[in-house]
Amino acid sequence: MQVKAAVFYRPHEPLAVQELELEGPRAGEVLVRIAACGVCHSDLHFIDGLVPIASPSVLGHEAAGVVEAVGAGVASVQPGDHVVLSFIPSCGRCQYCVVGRPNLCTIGNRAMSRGTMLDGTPRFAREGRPVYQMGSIGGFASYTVVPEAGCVKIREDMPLDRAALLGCGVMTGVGAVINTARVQAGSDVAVVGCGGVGLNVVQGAALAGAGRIIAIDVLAHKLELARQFGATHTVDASREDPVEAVRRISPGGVDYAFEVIGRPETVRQAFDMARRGGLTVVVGVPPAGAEVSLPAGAFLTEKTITGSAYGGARMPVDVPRLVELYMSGRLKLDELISRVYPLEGINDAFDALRRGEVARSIVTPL
Ligand code: PAD
Ligand code: ZN
Repeated sequence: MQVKAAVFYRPHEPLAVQELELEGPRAGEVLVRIAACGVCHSDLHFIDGLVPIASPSVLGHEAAGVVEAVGAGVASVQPGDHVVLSFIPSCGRCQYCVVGRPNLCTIGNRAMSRGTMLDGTPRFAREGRPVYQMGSIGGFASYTVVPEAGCVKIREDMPLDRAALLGCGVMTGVGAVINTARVQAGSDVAVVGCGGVGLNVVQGAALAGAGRIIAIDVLAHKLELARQFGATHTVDASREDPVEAVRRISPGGVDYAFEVIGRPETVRQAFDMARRGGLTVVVGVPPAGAEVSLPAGAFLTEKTITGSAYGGARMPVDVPRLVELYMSGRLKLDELISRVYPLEGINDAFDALRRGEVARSIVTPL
């Protein structure tokens, strides 16, 4: 079928909104009509040339929609079902899946980084040439085909535009707190970078019952939003040294520090904010080849640093939980959606994200 999609060709160029050919779902695959797709900074890294991606690619990996058709053997969803899409379609059988770390799935991560289905090929094409799918999704399109393992069915009264945010930013942010760090009630948390993902780290910390939740950003309006999402303290890093400020608010440093920007210098700041024995969690995606330097003496104080990929997502478990939290009024999603763009507005949406104007924008392709 013919679909409309936003295609990345090369860095520092606007995405091209074009008609593409979409092949129907093969065995184990699902055709989805995209209701909404969030605009995440991970997509912007490709456009800004900081992280490489297969070209051409349909970007967009934070999406929800409605199942239109299923390929042979698909059992977990059927036409009409509402689904949130996962950008790491986990196989359920590799060593990572078996030990309960499906976000590290060998096959899913390979498909994600290639921008293909599990068989190594994408379903979009233009003039007979393959067009890849960011995160095995390619959500900036009116329709896409995804692996069955990349679909999580949700209840139908959950608004799909809100549900889209669960596909990356919310899962990543809340998951970094609950799955990766396992933040304990009453403990102190610092969050460096309060954009679409960082605000969800803040609200994850609030959900976990953290004590002090210190939000750090360089934009006053992000800090205001962070307060709405549960921050108890804010630090404007454009006005004062954020490490000193955090150590003043939480003497000795915080129990957990999250970096949610993707820069070596802010990773270092987060590490320096953590107390003796504290945990630093790097959520931000740094530029390809970047290195971080840490004070080696700090290891004697048993400080730990780890990454968090997709918030340690176990999508079939976590997505329905997040849906229930939203439906019962305990997870903020409405407040995350700053702007809604048509597919034709996609480049404006990325410009707004680059300028720090939005918490999250969503694109509604149809
Ligand atoms: P965003 O642009 O919405 O938020 C970044 C925030 O950082 C903005 O509010 C900025 O103002 C703020 N900021 C910039 N510089 C500084 C600074 N020096 N000190 C304090 N604050 C600053 O991006 P996002 O929330 O969509 O994504 C954040 C990162 O998370 C980005 O690197 C993205 O690629 C990564 C990400 N990781 C995963 C994962 O699985 N680990 C998933 C999704 C996104
Ligand atoms: Zn993302």
